[in-house]
Amino acid sequence: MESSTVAREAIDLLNKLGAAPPFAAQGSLVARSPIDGLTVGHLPEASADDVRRTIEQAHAAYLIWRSVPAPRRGELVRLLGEELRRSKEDLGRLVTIETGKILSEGLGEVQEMIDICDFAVGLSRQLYGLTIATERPGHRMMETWHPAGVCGIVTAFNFPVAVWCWNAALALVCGDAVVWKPSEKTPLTAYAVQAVMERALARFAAAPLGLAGLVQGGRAVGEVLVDHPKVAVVSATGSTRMGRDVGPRVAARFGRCILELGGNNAAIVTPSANQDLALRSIAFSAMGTAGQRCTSLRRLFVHESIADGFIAKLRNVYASVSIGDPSQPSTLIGPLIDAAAYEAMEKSLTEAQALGGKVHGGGRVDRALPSAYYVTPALVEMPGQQGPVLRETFAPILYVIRYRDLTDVIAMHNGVPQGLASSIFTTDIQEAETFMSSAGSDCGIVNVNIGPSGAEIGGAFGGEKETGGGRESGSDAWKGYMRRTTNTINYSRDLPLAQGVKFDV
Ligand code: UN1
Repeated sequence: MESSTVAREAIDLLNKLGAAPPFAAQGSLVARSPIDGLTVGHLPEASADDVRRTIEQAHAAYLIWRSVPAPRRGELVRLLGEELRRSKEDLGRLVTIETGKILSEGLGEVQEMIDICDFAVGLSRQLYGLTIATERPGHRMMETWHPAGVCGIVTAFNFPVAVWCWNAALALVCGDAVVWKPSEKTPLTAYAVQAVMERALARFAAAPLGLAGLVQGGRAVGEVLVDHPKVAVVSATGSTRMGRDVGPRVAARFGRCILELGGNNAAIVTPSANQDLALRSIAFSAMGTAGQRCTSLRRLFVHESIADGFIAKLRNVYASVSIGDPSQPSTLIGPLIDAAAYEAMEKSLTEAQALGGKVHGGGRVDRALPSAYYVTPALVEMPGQQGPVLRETFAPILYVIRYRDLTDVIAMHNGVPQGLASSIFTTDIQEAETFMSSAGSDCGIVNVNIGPSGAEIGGAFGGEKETGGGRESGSDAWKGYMRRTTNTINYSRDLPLAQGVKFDV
């Protein structure tokens, strides 16, 4: 094991968090930090048998857990929230080390876990069904929500802990067991979260064994989880390419999927916008997390009447951000996750240039760390929406396009395959309402005067088209983790049939 300063801090934090990853020199899973690009340690991957065993155990746990009253299940999630509050600082730092996001965002991610735990505890007393008017006398009709089974959770590197918690906190109060396959790029935070979860489980009298399983590894591990008939719900976050593989596989066995895939999020800056506010929102959404959120701002449409001045101001904001070690409080932009992310960024910028794009920024910042990829965020003035503008490049590239007419720009806004998050900056109520209307943005998240990223947990999170259609987190996303039964009860002595059908024997 190499022992860079960063690696030593990671090991220290893991110890403090009570997590003991099974480091092994021969392990094929490499834990590293994008801060210095160096290896923290090697870890073994779960075998297909390990995954199957974990699923079987989770299923056995579900058979017990489903009959535990929901408010009591909420108590487990309350304890998880309590343990997370205790671990926030250490876990937040570890998120920063493993993903390269700035410390404030690392801590924010743990706060997002705590928030969803609080939400789920309340939810545990509110898994409401409807009472429905029936057409038959002496009858009553209602719906009841029951646990669905084992929920497989597949998460991405960029939100290595919060997205697990969005799913796990809801699934657990809903009476499901969970099995988690984290990104192979972030195994350490997964071990840390598992240790926190184990502490909550240990404090909860009589939690069934195997209720919250963890399987680490790459694609092969994910495939066993996705294909297993005892995994009732697969909630997968990642690229559209991953979703194209997962969706049909789960559908083939009639399982249920919650897909949260790529975004290509845009904002429109109209003539009436508060420009200072827009600039700050755009800076956070486009450059924050080094452009590696699924909600990151990637396309910006600026009205032609204000474009010259606004773009000049935006370039100044871009020139002012500090890029570097994400654990330093003054840093706003940390490194990209790895070399592949950097290459994808370069490729998109080269393509944009070939299509007439004017590229400002981009390229590596020299930090004398050959395996760490710090880049200057890029602003690209594009003549139109084409080539790389149509796809999600997980890097800080913001394509800027001028527009004249609101109807046209909404069409262009919607003219990409993805549909996650969107915003309009305007003080004109007609523009704002039009953008939020059925003829407006076709995304799952539609904002006014805030950027597309940084959603809070209370709303349903997810998007349309190639974003996958799933909803996680707040509102009624919990329904995705349960099965619905419709109950009709006859309390009369007669047997009237629906639709007036007669069948007298
Ligand atoms: C993700 O990037 O997968 O809205 C999740 C946001 C965060 C979650 C992002 N609350 O940007």
